[in-house]
Amino acid sequence: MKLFKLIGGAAFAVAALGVSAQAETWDMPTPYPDATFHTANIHDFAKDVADKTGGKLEIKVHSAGSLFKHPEISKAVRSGQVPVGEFFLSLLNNDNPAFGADSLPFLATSYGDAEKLWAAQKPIIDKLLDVQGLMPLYAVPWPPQGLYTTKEIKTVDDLKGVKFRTYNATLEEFANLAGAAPTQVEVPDIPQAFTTGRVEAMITSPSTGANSKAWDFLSHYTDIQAWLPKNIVVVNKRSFRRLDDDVQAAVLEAAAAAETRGWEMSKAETAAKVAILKENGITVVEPSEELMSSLKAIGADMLDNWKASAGDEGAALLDAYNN
Ligand code: PCA
Repeated sequence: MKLFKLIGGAAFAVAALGVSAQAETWDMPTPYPDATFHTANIHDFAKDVADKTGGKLEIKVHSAGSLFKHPEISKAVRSGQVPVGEFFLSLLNNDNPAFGADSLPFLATSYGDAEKLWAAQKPIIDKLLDVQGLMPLYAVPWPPQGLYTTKEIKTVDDLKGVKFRTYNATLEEFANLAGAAPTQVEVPDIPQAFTTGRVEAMITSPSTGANSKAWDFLSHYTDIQAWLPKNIVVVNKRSFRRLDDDVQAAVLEAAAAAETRGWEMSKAETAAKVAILKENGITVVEPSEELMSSLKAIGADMLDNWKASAGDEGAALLDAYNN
């Protein structure tokens, strides 16, 4: 009896070994909490990859900056510390302004325009990432960005000196040009930054506002629909090439499905999350024409600055977008 058990156990161990020798697990750092639709979409993507590959590739999602802090994620994938990761595309603006095109105020403010902008941006971004040893899998926009404050904002002057939470260099420039005082804060740190008084206003999506329970520390949401910035999921090219051909194909298929699904999720988020803001007592305001025209004037100046720094690639991107 004892012997039988032993043999049975050994056989089981060998079988388990056989499976684990083939299967691979990829750690995937992401910057935003699990309740974020982008993160939900990534969990679906990971499940899809596991299903399509019959468990040959498992993707283990580490959300909310728990494995790498947001500014480190692109570097971690580049260096091969992790094979795959998600980050806010425009954070790479320092490497090349083409990465930041989707954060230019009032350049692309609807889903249709955001799609056109992504089509114009993608070939340039593919090349730039390729040089860094990276390959994009898919990108998904956040809903249109709106203005959260503790009082009604009638004109841009109402933003003077306001301590302003930002998430990238472009938004920092926008806040500065509006006369506000910018401070960079990652999403998981938003509630604390507001409750401790480090910041008192922000521009972000209805999603991030609702998920951060903006009503605990803010009162007004002005629906300026200023831009639709994207998150991107990238793989390290060497890690990708090491996968069997059928696994590579499955990852690409799952990525294409995640991109389609993510854009749909994003569209559905907009109205749903504005409703949650209202239900919780946030006053949702249509912006005055005066406010919009001053903000758009700032956007126009920023586009000029961007063109000057983005060179031929920037010009090609805008040409492709405008035609
Ligand atoms: N949420 C993220 C990026 C854009 C958005 O809507 C943030 O606030 O950092």
